[in-house]
Amino acid sequence: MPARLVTIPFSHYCEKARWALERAGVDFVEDGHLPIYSYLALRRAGAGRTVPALITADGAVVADSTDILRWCDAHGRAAPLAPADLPAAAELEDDFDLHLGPAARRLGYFHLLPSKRGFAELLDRGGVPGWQARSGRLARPVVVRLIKRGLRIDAAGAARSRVVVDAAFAKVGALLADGRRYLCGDRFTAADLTFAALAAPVLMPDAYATAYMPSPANQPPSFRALVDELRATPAGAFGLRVYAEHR
Ligand SMILES: N[C@@H](CCC(=O)N[C@@H](CS)C(=O)NCC(=O)O)C(=O)O
Repeated sequence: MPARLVTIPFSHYCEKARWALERAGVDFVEDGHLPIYSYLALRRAGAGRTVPALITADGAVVADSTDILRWCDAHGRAAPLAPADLPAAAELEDDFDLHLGPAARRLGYFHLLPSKRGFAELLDRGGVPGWQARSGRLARPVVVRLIKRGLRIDAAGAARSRVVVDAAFAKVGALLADGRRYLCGDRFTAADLTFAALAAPVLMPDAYATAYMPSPANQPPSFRALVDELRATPAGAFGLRVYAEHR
């Protein structure tokens, strides 16, 4: 039996785990849910409150994206993402998980949630049970309100998150300034994968955007301007290159 990855398909932490599992050649199926509905699937699986959660072929529950990457290192077929001789890879991963991830998510939601058509597109992308997509469409105002309240999505929060995203991008830019190919040197590690995946909601790399995000027509100009500005930074260009070459 293949492993099962419980997700919110468009969640960037889920993208991080999915990327690592695919890269490691792990046989798995994705069990996607909309936000809030995901709690039921997580509870049934005996996981925590957040996605992603991996249920391995032998029934073990790995309930955090970083732990899923470590599991891939231990069980997969690819070079390790967090090699023992490069502790900086895991340190940077933790930093991005803690700061960049929530900030990029808040910025993405802040700009994209108001679009009714964009919301409908998210649901139409599939990957979640049909009944969830149908009821999500009907209950849109409630779902949007719950997401906004749960994640404190408002203009002040978005402004604070922009500062956090800029700080993460500056840190990545500073690391790359000596000409190194990857954040920890010449090897692709968890730091690179995590930065690219968690920045995806504000960088919109093709592989992520076309599969999970509303189309550009349903992205407000303010959001396009943000994406263009971030893409033009050294860190933004790096995130897009990592996607193009490794995803
Ligand atoms: N530290 C966790 C964070 C994952 C996370 O924040 N997941 C969000 C989706 S992007 C979630 O499940 N949110 C639901 C909730 O917090 O109630 C990880 O790396 O797996």
